[in-house]
Parts: sequence; C-alpha cells; structure tokens
Amino acid sequence: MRDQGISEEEVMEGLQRMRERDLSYHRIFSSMCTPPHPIALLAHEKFQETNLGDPGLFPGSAELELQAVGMMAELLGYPDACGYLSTGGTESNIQAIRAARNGYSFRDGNIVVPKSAHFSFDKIGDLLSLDIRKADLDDDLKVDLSSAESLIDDKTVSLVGIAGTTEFGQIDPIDEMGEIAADYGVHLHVDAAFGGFVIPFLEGDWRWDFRVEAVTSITIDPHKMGMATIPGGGLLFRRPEDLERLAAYAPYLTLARPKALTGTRSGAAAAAIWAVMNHLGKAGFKEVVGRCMDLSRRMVDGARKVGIEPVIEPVTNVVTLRMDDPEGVRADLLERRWRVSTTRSPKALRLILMPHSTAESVDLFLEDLGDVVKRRG
Ligand code: 0PR
Repeated sequence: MRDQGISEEEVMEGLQRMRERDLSYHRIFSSMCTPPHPIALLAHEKFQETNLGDPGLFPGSAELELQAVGMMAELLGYPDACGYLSTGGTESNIQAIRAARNGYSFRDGNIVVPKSAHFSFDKIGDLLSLDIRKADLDDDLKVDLSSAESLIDDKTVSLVGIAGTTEFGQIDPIDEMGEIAADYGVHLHVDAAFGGFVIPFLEGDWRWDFRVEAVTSITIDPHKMGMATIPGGGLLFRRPEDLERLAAYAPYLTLARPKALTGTRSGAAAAAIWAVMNHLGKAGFKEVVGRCMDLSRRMVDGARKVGIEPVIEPVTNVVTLRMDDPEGVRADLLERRWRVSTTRSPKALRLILMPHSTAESVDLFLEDLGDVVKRRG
C-alpha cells in the first residue's frame, strides 16, 4: 500500500482503465451470468453496507431475506420451505450436502451424483471427506437411473439430481430419482443453480421441485438467470430440522444460531433478489425465459443451416453444437471477438442464451460461425 493516498479522481481513473479491460456481455455466449436487472442495481446500492450475518442490527434487510426465501419456496412448489441466501451455487451445494451428512453419525459416507454434476461436488468430496460416486448418463445426457441406483449403499447420505446441467442444460428425471431416494431412505438434493429461474417458466410441466415428495433440498441461483447482483445464491430445505443441522453457536451476535457458511453476508444481495422478483413477477420472468428459449431455437435453426446439429434439442437456454474440434472453432471465434465455451463428452461448442443475448447478436454470431466452419473445411 502507498504511504500517502491518491486523489479520488486518480483512483477512479485507475479503476476505469481496469474496467475497460473487462469484456462487456454482448459478445459473450459462454456465461451463466448476465448484467443485473437495473432494479437490482438500485436495490444493491441502497443496502450495500448491511450485513445479514448480524440481523438484529439490520432487521429490514433480514426481512428482505426472509421474504426472498419465501418467494423462491413458493416458486419451487413448497411455500413452507425454509433456507437462506448464500453466495451462490457452490455454497448452496456444500451446505445442502453438509446438512444431509450431519444427519448421520458416520463420517465416511458417500453421495451419488450424475456425471454431469458441477465441479462444486468435487470440492464437497474434499471438504466433507465424502466419496463422490458418479452415475452414468443416458443418450439424452440425463442421469441413468439404474446406474445411480447401483451406486447407493448404506453409507450414502444423498442422491443428487441436476435441474439444468452446467454443460448441456439438461434436466434429470427428478420424479423417478425421488422414487429411488424414497426406497433407500436417502436425501434427494436438486441442483437448480441454473435451472431454478428457468424451468418454472418453461412451457410444459416438469416435475422436478418440492412437488416431488422425496426432494429434501434445492439450490437456486438468483445471480444466474435471476438477474440479481453477484453474489446471490439460494438454498432451500423442505424440513426445518435439515437447516437446523447447519447451525453454529455465536452468543455474542444478534443471531445466536447462524446457519450460513459465511459469517458476514451481503444484505445488498438480498435486496437485489427481492427487488427483481417483486418487480418482474412470474409474468416478467416468463417473458425473459421465453425470449432466451426463442433465441436458443434461433441459434439451433441457424446452426442447422450451416450443417451443424445440436447434441440435444435445447431443454433450457443452453445450446450445444456437435463438432469434432470445438476447441479449434472456439479459437477461431475468439479471433472474431466471440466468447464461447466447449464440452468434452460429447464434443460440442456450448452457447448460453442469456437475457443479454439478442436476435442481432445471434445472427451476427451465426454468420461468423458459418464462415469459420466453411474455412476449416
Ligand atoms: N451448479 C450448477 C448446475 C452450476 O451450473 C454452477 C455454476 C454451480 C452449481 C456453481 O455456482 P457458483 O458458480 O455460483 O458457485 N455454473 C457456471 C459454471 O461453472 C458458473 C459460471 C457463470 C461460470 C459465469 C462462468 C461464468 O462466466 O460454468
């Protein structure tokens, strides 16, 4: 650190130079994040000094968290669900599995996750000393139920299903997984970090949330498709006793038994989540998700015109385009200033059509994709 500080103007100039090095979202198809809704920014600003870790000092912020959790509980099919706002999908997944594990006396347990699970589950294995057993996928890249079932034993503390997989946007058969979880008496955690603010607004009825009786906990991320500010995560439990197993003891705080993994927690994130959910309502989210799905289909239709097929028809707003050398295509597209990602198995170019995506950006991208593919022969 400097001995003597510099002026506000110099600080702001320094920040501006760095900010200009960051990319803007409009040529990004590789991210599950998006610029926050303008109302989220207003809310965030208003609450940026508040701390949910000491709610007695900030009862208004604490009430926003409670109401935001309540709105998500209702969205996920069980208004009485309880939980808290986390820093994102990783924390929510860690805490859901920790709550499940803490219900058992042994500490050498395992969890069964699909091979498509997010890498946060590998961290969970390390942090909680659990064996992470990975079940095969079927041809549609959903978990293979018999593979999952075969991995469950008497040391299994949770089965995990994904509603909106990171790589392919697929939704696991949560209903059928529920039957398995009930048969074996294990927790069923659903990772809907991405899909939580998508699937409730899709056409058709997907039984994947708390309406499936065996689902014990759900991860849902407002800082992805919820258009809230980062860090905004959500974790919900069906039963208060599962949440209670996360409690620590902090007698000097205004909340004696905090449940979150982190201590100090941003009230600004709670305000942003509350603001977006109240402002958009279900109708607003339906419109946003509808637009992202229309763009996903536009992307697939355009890719087909240049001879590229999707790995699966998009179930959520993730498009994966099958090709032999997605890394090479990604590099060529990068030269044209597009940010895309790739998958390894099966090999594909991965594109996420987020609220910041537009028909214009999709069409411009498709032009470049067609050209790149043609040049590569
Ligand atoms: N569960 C699922 C299904 C996810 O897709 C993700 C993250 C997580 C859990 C973990 O969530 P947090 O990152 O909030 O802890 N999915 C994205 C990914 O890893 C996150 C992301 C977002 C990555 C924007 C890059 C990016 O630019 O790909």
